[in-house]
Order: sequence, then structure tokens, then C-alpha cells
Amino acid sequence: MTKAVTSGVLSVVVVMAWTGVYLSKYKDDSPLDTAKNESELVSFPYTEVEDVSYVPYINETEILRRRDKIKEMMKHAWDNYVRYAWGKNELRPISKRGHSASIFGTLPLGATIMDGLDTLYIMGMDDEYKQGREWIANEFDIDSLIQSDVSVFEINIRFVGGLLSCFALTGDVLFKEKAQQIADKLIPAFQTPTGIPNALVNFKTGTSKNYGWASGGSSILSEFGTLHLEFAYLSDVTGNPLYRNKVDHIRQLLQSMEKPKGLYPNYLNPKTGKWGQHHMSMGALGDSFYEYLLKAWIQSNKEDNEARQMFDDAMAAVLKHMLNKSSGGLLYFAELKFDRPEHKMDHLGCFSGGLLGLASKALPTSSSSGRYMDVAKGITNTCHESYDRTYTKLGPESFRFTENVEAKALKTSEKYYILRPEVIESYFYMWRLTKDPIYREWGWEAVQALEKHCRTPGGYTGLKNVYNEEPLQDDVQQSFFLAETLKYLYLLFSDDSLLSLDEWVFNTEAHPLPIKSVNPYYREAAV
Ligand code: DMJ
Repeated sequence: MTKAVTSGVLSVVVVMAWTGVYLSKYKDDSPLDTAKNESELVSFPYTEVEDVSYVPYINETEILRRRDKIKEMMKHAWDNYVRYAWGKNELRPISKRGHSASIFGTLPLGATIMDGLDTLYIMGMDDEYKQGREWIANEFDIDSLIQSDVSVFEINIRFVGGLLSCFALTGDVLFKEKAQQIADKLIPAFQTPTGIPNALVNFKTGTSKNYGWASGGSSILSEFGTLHLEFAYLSDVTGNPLYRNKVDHIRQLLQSMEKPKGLYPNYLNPKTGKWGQHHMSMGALGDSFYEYLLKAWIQSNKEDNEARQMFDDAMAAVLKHMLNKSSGGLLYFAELKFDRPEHKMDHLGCFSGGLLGLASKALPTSSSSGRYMDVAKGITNTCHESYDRTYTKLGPESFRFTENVEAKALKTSEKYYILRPEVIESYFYMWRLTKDPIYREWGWEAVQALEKHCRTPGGYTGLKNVYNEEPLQDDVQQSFFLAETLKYLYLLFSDDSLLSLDEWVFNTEAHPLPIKSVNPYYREAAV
């Protein structure tokens, strides 16, 4: 019997024993006990123990070969960006020119450099890292930028997060200073009657506004709720409490508000402080708000108990009202629209497998821990199914569950893949947390699919329809492909000591930030 199969058999025995323990131990305090309509709810345990599938054993040499292959992919993505789009936001790999999504306004901000730099550093690509660092030092001048509205959320997670990560990893103060200069340009967006920031801010004038489509001028939960890690850390490394105060204020407001059934709607009006439309989602518009509750607690070395409590309370409501199981046995988070479930899950929502795994590890003695891990395994498996049920073996933007279809996109507008990381992100966490070799195998499947369908001579492209044998390509190499997708793949085939989860917490763009008090790279300012 090979090592991998042995470990698989062992893990089934352990899981069976473990499931039994949790069944008896947590039966009484299950959040499902208070359900009104028992038949509509998913019973615990959520996933059944399945037969061990054969996972081929891979030796150390093969692991290193795979890791080197992923590094080569990063080099291909970077070199082509340098060649055809240097200083622009993103690369168009087929038309071989720069590209700028509306989130970056019309400005060439070097988004791929800001987002990809820590990955270069982590992979030991020293020459490329220095090249990016020099551009930030010499070419990026935020005060010389012309008028343009940029997304507060995107600039925070990609630019401020990326720069702070580089500061933590290297100690180079250039990155801290640039991160602070950029964050200062975001601050005017918080000047609303409630202190909930608007979505867009003009770097030049400081005027800010919300998207017209967002529930009567509302701010978006996943945007204003995804600032905490970067702003709290920025305060600690600069000694300026301004940034932490801003996000603490958002937290207080959210905590004090009444939540419908304990759930957080995706929209909040920054003028009135009232919820907008009651839409709830673990995918687009909701996702990273939940992520930052758990991770703020981890970042604080488990001191920020308010964040943990809010996370556990939110998850209890989400598991109760949004978790579903298909007739084929697949777990998924449905969306809610005015109390009605829409049986659709976004690719974006696939980060939740890894998040719940992390929640389970971070508080192993809690009564929720077993439940979280159980759901984490089920969701990660479903997200893999959404990949496996396509021709390209890459997953669609959203997938649905109906009487006839499971984990497949139905609408043309949901069939695209834009090099997103979330499924691979969950493989990474689940590998680190369970050591089940299946997650490495699934990650390798994704590498092969990316190489086959997304690699072009000029870089990597997204696809318009993952179900087609020869899908049209979208001609965009997203900056998060370098920041997240390739980083998580690389870490999946690296030793656990590289960015240990005991010392680092990843922001929602996969930029590692140090955990306070335990990680010497925290670099807190002397006060
Ligand atoms: C990234 O910018 C971040 O992961 C964000 O939280 C959600 N969307 C993209 C990648 O899909």
C-alpha cells in the first residue's frame, strides 16, 4: 500500500471516529435545533464519510518539480507584463498591451506590480522583485495623479495590503510609507454621516460616492467590511491611530445594529445607517466581510474577542439559513433575496471552505469547531465538483443547483473563468489543516487546466465559457492571478513553515500580514 493510500485509509478511520464524537457531543447545541421548518434544513453532520478515492503518491522530487512549475508560471505572467504593460494596471496577453479595469479608474497605477510583488519575494524571484520595488520607489507618485474615481476596497486589499505585506516581509520602510500615502487618499471616503465609507473615491479631489446600482446608494458589506486587517496593521506600524479608529467605528456600528435573523444584508446606506435590500451572500457583495471578522481575531493573537464573537454569531445564522445540501449530496451556500433562497453559489463564495477550516483550527476546543471543519470539507468538495463538471476543468463564475443540475452554470453570463483564486485558496488551507493529499491533487489538476487553456505566449488569459472544448479567451491577466492564484498554488506545494498559519494571516488578496505578539516581523512602531 502506498503512503498516500495508507494515509487516506487512516484519515477515514479518524474521520469516522471524529464524526461519532462530534455527533454525540454537539447534538444538543446544534443551531439547527431551533429551526422552524426542520425539513428545509441540512442535518448535522453535513458530509458523509465516503470511500477513499485513490490519490497517487507523489514523492519529494515530484512535489519540488510541481512547485518549480508554478514558479515558472509566475515568471511567464510577470515577464509578459513587464514586456507589454509595464506600469499599467494589468496585461492583455493576446493583444499584448495594457489594460485597466474600472476599479482602478483610468489611472495607470501599476496594479500588477503592487499586487504581485510579495509573490515574487516569496518565490525567491529576486531580480523581478527588485525591478518592481524600483518602480514603486521611482515611478509611483500618488500626488501627481490626475482625477479619477477608484475603488476604496480594491485599492485597500491590493495596494495597501500588498505594500504592507512587503514591509512586513522585508522591513523596507519604502513600502510602509507608500502604503500610508495611499491609505491617506482613501480616508476622505469615510466622511459620511455614519462613517461607513463610500465605495469610490477620487484620489485628486477627495470626493467620494457610491455605485448607482447598489440599493439606493448603499455601501457594500464586502467592501466596507474588508478594511480592518490593513487599517489596524497600518496604525500599529506607523503609530498613527487614525486608521484603526476608522475601522473600529465600522465594527461598532455593525455590532450595534439589528440583524435580520442574525444575518448581515449586503447593503448598508451610509447616510441613514439603515440596511438596504435584504440580500445575503457568502459570494459577491458579502464574502470577505465574514473573512475579516475571523482574521481580525487571528491577527490580534486572539485578543479581539468581539470579532470572534461576531464571526461565530454570523456563521451560526449562515449555517442555519443559507447552507443547503443537494439531492446528490453536495453542500453549498445559497443566496437569500428577501427571505427567498436562490440556489446559486458564486466562485467567489468558494473561499469559505478554507475560511471555515481556518475557523475550526483557530479555536479547536469550541463547540463549533467540528461543524466548521465538516462544512469546510463539504464546500471545498462542491467547489472542486464545479471544476470537474466542466470541459476545461476550470470552474464557472457561478453555479446552480436545480432538480436537473448540480454545481453547474446555467446562464451564459455565469460560464466564464477569470483566473480567480478562491477554489485553490480553499485547497491550500485544507491541505495545511488536514494533510489530505487530495487537495494537492486537485491543485495540480488546476495547474494543468490553466496551462492547457489559459496560457498564451503573451501571458495568462481568462475564458469566456468553461464548458466549451475551445473556449474564447477574454484577453485579461488579472492582477490577482499573480497575487493569489499562483501564490496559493506555490504554497500548496511548499513546506508548512513557509508563511506558517501560526504566524501569518492572509488578507483577502492573499497578502500575508503578521500575527501580533507572535511574529517578529510585525514591526510595530515604537511609541
Ligand atoms: C480578489 O480581489 C479578492 O480575493 C477579493 O476578496 C475577491 N475577488 C478577487 C479574486 O477573485
